[in-house]
Amino acid sequence: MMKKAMALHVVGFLVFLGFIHSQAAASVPKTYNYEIKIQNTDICTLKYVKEANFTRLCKSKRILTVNGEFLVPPFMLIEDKPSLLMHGVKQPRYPWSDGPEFITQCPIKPGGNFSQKIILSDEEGTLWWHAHSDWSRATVHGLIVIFPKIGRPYPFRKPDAEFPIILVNMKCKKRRQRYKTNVSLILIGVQMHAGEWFRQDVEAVLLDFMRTGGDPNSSDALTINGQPGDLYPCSTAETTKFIVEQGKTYMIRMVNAAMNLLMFWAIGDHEVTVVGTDGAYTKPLKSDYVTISPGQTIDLLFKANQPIGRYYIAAKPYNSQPQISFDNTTTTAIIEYKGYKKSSSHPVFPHLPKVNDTSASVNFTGSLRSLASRAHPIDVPMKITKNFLFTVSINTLPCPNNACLGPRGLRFAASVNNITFDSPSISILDAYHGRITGVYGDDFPSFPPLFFDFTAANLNRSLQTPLNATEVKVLEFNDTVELVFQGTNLVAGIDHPMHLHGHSFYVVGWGFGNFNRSKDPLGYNLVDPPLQQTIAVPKNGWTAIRFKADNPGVWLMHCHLERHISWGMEAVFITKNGSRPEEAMLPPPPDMPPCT
Ligand SMILES: *[C@@H]1O[C@H](CO)[C@@H](O)[C@H](O)[C@H]1NC(C)=O
Ligand SMILES: *[C@@H]1O[C@H](CO)[C@@H](O)[C@H](O)[C@H]1NC(C)=O
Ligand SMILES: *[C@@H]1O[C@H](CO)[C@@H](O)[C@H](O)[C@H]1NC(C)=O
Ligand SMILES: *[C@@H]1O[C@H](CO)[C@@H](O)[C@H](O)[C@H]1NC(C)=O
Ligand SMILES: *[C@@H]1O[C@H](CO)[C@@H](O)[C@H](O)[C@H]1NC(C)=O
Ligand SMILES: *[C@@H]1O[C@H](CO)[C@@H](O)[C@H](O)[C@H]1NC(C)=O
Ligand SMILES: *[C@@H]1O[C@H](CO)[C@@H](O)[C@H](O)[C@H]1NC(C)=O
Ligand SMILES: *[C@@H]1O[C@H](CO)[C@@H](O)[C@H](O)[C@H]1NC(C)=O
Ligand SMILES: *[C@@H]1O[C@H](CO)[C@@H](O)[C@H](O)[C@H]1NC(C)=O
Ligand SMILES: *[C@@H]1O[C@H](CO)[C@@H](O)[C@H](O)[C@H]1NC(C)=O
Ligand SMILES: *[C@@H]1O[C@H](CO)[C@@H](O)[C@H](O)[C@H]1NC(C)=O
Ligand SMILES: *[C@@H]1O[C@H](CO)[C@@H](O)[C@H](O)[C@H]1NC(C)=O
Ligand SMILES: [Cu+2]
Repeated sequence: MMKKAMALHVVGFLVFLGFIHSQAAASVPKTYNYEIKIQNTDICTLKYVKEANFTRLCKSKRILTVNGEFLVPPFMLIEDKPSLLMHGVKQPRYPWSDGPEFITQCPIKPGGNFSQKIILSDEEGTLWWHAHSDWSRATVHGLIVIFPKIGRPYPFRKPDAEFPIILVNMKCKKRRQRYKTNVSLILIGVQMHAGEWFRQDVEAVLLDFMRTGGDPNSSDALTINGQPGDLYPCSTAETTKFIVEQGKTYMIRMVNAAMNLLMFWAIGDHEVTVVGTDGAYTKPLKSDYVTISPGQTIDLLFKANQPIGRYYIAAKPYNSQPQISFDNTTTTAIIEYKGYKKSSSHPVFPHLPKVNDTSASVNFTGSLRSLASRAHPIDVPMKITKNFLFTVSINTLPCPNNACLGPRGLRFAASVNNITFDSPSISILDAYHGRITGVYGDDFPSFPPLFFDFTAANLNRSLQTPLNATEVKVLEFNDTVELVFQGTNLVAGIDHPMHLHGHSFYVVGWGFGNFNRSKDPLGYNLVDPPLQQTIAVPKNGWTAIRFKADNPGVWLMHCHLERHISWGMEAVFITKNGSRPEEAMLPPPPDMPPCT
């Protein structure tokens, strides 16, 4: 019997599902019940995860699905109660449902149940949820769309269409009906790369590279709304197609659900206007391509203002590290104008940046700005109480007989401030709440233990071996934190999409090379920095974020490249309770799975 827990992570909040996966009974399709409860709305959705047959790339196999579907209908929410007492925090005071295993909870015992609760505060736009244990998120994920409150407009002209018709399948209650939108035109959230390992078994890929110490196998395909598209075998008949009407404006809600790849994305002959990311609005940003990190969401508008015809949507990886092998295929979908007459010509293909075009990647990401309007103000911490510099590095660990498949027979690892995260066997939240000692230490360093030329070309290999430990960084309630992520060139420099649970943060600056504390802060954007939950730290560069620690609890921070999490690129913050009851963590739910 292999024990397995599944965590469902929602960007900004996290939902957890625990189940036990029995390998012995692998021939019987399995079903796991779970429930997601969304507080502050009348809407709740019951779903179950189960294995189902699935055919892609000329091959059928059994994969984990939600309700037997590979592409899950988005949850549509309108939050029309007042915001909770705290502004700008996520899953406020309630880390209990944030759930990465052994960080905020322990796996659920056979036959046990655990209800997940999402607490909304000020999020608006697109978020998503996904499995957060092993690599199950490859197939178990979906969008969450949060509309403006009733009577409150979008900060841009309302698009003509954006609703998926599959909305009718959802078990939602009456409040949804109050949102009056004509659903006859359908362009749904482009849920990118909803599956990549069609030929290989994704959990086997995980076990394999963790055992060998090498890189994981590349995925087999990338997808848009579950379909690889015309450039893959046995796929053309099912390529995702969107029908649009000339002259109308459409909203695309996009998430990069790929496991290990940042992506470039574009539509042939059409410019797009980005209006939001990670559940917060941005200033309109016109661009002919988009860069999106794993874990990130982007909302954009596009106007069907071209001649009647067919146009490709295409997406492919951005990868800055030539030494790694990766899936460099291109996934496509088709936008077809109403009135299009069948012809033999191919849809218009977009121009996408080169696969290693770092400047295209950072130009896009670095152009995002908060809306920072009266209706959507920002609140950037100006007086900083805690300054941190965290290096994010790829590392190596020794391997018996140098028989591993990492560099020079070693085993790959990854670290934050030279600590590769050692997962405890009871959850840090349980240990913190129950004052259990010996589970974690509170000595996570504020600065790298060693200062060297982090981004130099040939670093001394003796620097490559990290410490292995379970240390947390403790914050006082209301601490205002500036955290600079410093990429290093240890082993091999690469972009790291860093994600913090329980908070959104302002991205106030970034650059290439080493962060310089006397010079770089002078260039910070404190006027309209974007509010994000995942930010790609550029290869051999740095990124500065600011946030207020007003969400008491235990919060994971990690790189959103799955292989880097698997290698230990994680750290944990504990934010202590404040002085008043409403500044304290809420009590655990009665069905919290026990750790022993
Ligand atoms: C799934 O596919 C396998 C092999 O093709 C087949 O034996 C099985 O009956 C299928 N199961 C379902 C539920 O369709
Ligand atoms: C879990 O929930 C299911 C469905 O509601 C119920 O049948 C079962 O008894 C519950 N199990 C436990 C251990 O509470
Ligand atoms: C929605 O669209 C349909 C079909 O185009 C049209 O018949 C209907 O009147 C529209 N409803 C509203 C409320 O605009
Ligand atoms: C990984 O790729 C290798 C080479 O293509 C293949 O032999 C192996 O079976 C793959 N591993 C898994 C788990 O599919
Ligand atoms: C993908 O990578 C392979 C191996 O590096 C290379 O041969 C191929 O040309 C690449 N394909 C594209 C579309 O870049
Ligand atoms: C990108 O790859 C091409 C071809 O492999 C190479 O010539 C070029 O120098 C690379 N660009 C960067 C920025 O690494
Ligand atoms: C990125 O921006 C710089 C400065 O604006 C510009 O020189 C460069 O051409 C841009 N690169 C791409 C790929 O857009
Ligand atoms: C690398 O570091 C080790 C240990 O600090 C030192 O002995 C060695 O001289 C260094 N090598 C180089 C080339 O700097
Ligand atoms: C990380 O810590 C190990 C053990 O103390 C040390 O050997 C190594 O040089 C350190 N590396 C860095 C980059 O600080
Ligand atoms: C870290 O140390 C623990 C405890 O000694 C050990 O169980 C674990 O395997 C180590 N992890 C790595 C990646 O070496
Ligand atoms: C940091 O910037 C200051 C001001 O430009 C400069 O004098 C100093 O040399 C820089 N430090 C490093 C380590 O580059
Ligand atoms: C935290 O900040 C809020 C808003 O500024 C303030 O009302 C509250 O008293 C502060 N709490 C603590 C414990 O500092
Ligand atoms: Cu990373």
